[in-house]
Amino acid sequence: MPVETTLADSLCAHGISRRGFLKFCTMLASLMALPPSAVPAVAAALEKAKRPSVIWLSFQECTGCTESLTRSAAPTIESLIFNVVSLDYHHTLQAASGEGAEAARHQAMQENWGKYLCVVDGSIPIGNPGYSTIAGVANADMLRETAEGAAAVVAVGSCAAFGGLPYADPNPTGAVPVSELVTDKPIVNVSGCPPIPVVISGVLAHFLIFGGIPELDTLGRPRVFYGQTIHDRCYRRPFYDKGLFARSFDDEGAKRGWCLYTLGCKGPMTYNACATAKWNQGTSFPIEAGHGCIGCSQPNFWDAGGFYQPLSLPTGAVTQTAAYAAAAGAAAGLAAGALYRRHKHARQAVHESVTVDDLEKPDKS
Ligand code: FSX
Repeated sequence: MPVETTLADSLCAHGISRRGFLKFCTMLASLMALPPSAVPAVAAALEKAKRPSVIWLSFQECTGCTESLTRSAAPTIESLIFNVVSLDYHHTLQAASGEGAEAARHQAMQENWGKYLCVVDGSIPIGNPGYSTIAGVANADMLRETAEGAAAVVAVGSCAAFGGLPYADPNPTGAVPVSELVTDKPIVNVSGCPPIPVVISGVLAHFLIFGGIPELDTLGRPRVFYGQTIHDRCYRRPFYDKGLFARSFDDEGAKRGWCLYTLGCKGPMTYNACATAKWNQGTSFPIEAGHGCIGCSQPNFWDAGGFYQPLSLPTGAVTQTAAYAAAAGAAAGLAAGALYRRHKHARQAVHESVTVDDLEKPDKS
């Protein structure tokens, strides 16, 4: 299908208000670290943008990535982008099936050759071509064929970006990420298991606004969304800085909302926007719900495991029990804060593996 409709036309057709659209543009500008003064330019570019054709391929995955995007209590403003792209092929969302669906994919490719986006979720099994096929075509062949005419490939979810769960030891299907099979196209990795919906739509919006892919980090992820760790932006960070840690999920520290570092939180080594973009229309994220980050947007997070083991003990850290903190009060917090500042540089550079027992040892520094 030729894609000539502009985003503005489509917005009108979907009954999106000007106010709702500007709100979305403001959020996108903020996520892309653009100043508020850039919002009118973002809005103008989005309104004039032609609807890009998107061909979405799903391979070895749990469908969590699509669920993340579509499962919401009400139509969300971030779904706007998906209402206005021409989603010409998506196994889960399309009405067509069988030969009709495959014909639609080929037609969209021919009519938008060199301009469409190929979005992929799931890893690709190469151990045996028969492990996963669609319409009799092995996943690896369908990916190569579809990527050939794409302007860029977006690997949605940690499975497509890094291999994810299917890639974990012993990797029985020989699963590989998109980047091992597609080597001649720009690839954007939108990792996370699942990835944050607004980050997916943010990447598509960037393509609409700027006509290309965003600046990427060394793992191929957009810097605007993956430029900082969860720890950097976590609302529990002040407790970490004061050495106030929960020791179990139901102790006094947990009830007071203290840092979950000692319960295995992987926030310090995990790059993603969960602490700022959050989930369910900005409602919350795992750490806010009381569970540490498991590092799902990092490569090999399943094999790394240790979800409930402390990642490391920051050098020179002071840790306190709830009882001690209650007794010592603000003075102890201030002392820990001073110690934290003294060791801040070393803490950022060194994280040594420790056990919970180590955390109970008195600080010697
Ligand atoms: Fe993987 Fe996505 Fe985790 Fe699931 O499509 S990133 S298993 S949320 O579904 O690929």
